[in-house]
Amino acid sequence: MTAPQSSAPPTADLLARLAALLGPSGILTDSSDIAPYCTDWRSLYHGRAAAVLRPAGTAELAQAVALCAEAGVAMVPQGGNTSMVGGATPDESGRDIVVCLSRMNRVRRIDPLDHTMEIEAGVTLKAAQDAARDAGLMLPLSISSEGSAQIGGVLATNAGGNNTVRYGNARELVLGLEVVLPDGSVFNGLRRLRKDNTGYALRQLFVGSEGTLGFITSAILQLQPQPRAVEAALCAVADASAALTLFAAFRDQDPALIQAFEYMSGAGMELVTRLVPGASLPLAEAAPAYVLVELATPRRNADLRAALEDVLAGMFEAGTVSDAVIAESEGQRLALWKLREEHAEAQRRAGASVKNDVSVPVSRVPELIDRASAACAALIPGIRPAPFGHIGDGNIHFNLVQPEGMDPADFLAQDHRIMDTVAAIVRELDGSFSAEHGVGRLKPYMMPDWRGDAELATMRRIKDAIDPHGLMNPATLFPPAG
Ligand code: 2HG
Ligand code: ZN
Repeated sequence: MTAPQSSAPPTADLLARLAALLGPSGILTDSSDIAPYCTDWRSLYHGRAAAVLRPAGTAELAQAVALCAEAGVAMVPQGGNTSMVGGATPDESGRDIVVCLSRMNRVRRIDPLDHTMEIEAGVTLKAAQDAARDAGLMLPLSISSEGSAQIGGVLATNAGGNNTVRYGNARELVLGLEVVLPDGSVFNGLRRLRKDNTGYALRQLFVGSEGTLGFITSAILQLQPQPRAVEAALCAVADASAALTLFAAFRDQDPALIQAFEYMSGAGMELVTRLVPGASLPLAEAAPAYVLVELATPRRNADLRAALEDVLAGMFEAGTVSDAVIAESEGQRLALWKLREEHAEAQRRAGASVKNDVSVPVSRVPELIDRASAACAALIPGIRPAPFGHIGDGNIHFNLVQPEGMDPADFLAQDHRIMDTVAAIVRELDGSFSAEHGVGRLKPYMMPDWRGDAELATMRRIKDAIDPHGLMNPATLFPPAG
């Protein structure tokens, strides 16, 4: 059993000791300063916190955690606050302390020969990518929120994103990790070894644990060579089936060239081009669906453009692709990516939406989209399915925007009905109810049904062993015990 969530509210004495330890820039206690840390990006959760800690380094954090642990106070780690499932938002009790590592934002070193980067948790993913690029290398992890998302959160949630199809999820990039454990001790696993079979790979336990086992403070990440050529194209297709035919054609040509393969429904694209300033469709006509494909290679003298055009020509001839535009400059490539990356923002502007970050075997994506669209339309007339996402990984954001004119609160009141309807179909297709966004506060209720007794009990035993008093991110991942 998970330890009961019986955390204590912080006393004035504890807050004073934390303030003495962290200094004035290391602690916020004023309610207006704390407020931004208490609401998630989607505005689904409005929690309260007794304080926000902003430690300057691992030793400081470790001491602060030891003080909180001794006092039985719960802690909620927060990075860039970009969670889609409320995974970094404190609950409404006002007893939790939010801990934000944004001051720990140094890229400590990049080793060109090892192809590794040692980096602190508070560096944004974008800044990490830039540092790798400046060193002539590439950090091959890219997500829509990379300008705000921080490395600590990216690793704690095992982020996936646009390049998973080629390089894997965050987990695959982590060689070493430093973690402050719930009692304030420090697990120093900052090793940059490709081979290290010395017992349990503990670092992988923390990756994807959603802050329930400790604070990831720094990491050694595996880098890749920087591509010498990149080509991107936006293709108009009839549906997800055609998108997969196109995917198979690129894979058949050379799977090692595919850096991203993203699907967008016509409905999703329509929202982006209508609601996001500066986003416009570079094709003559709107289509039922689109693919954004990106090829990249570090090889010298590779004719990547010819490779792209070769597949597209075959697909035009076969009628799989009805129109396409190839980026002629870096500016145009970024403009194509804007159409994809602004999907979340466009849906936010369109009103309330219910997000289903699901995965199924790649071959079953078309059936997922067809069946889930029909089921949701039957559930709520006027609901607007706007699926998009990482079709090359079988990961679709099967998002549904509220019917025009409906009160957003009325729509959100039905979120479990909608999520359960989609999840039932996902399950029949051998998929997962959360592909890359995690469980957070939104989906713990699904865990017992989806994770067998033995699996969930094992997770709980691990949690209890590392965090026996249930102080780490208590509202996240696990359904309430009992
Ligand atoms: C993306 O792929 C993100 O853009 C956000 O994972 C997806 O809004 C979403 O559901
Ligand atoms: Zn995504």
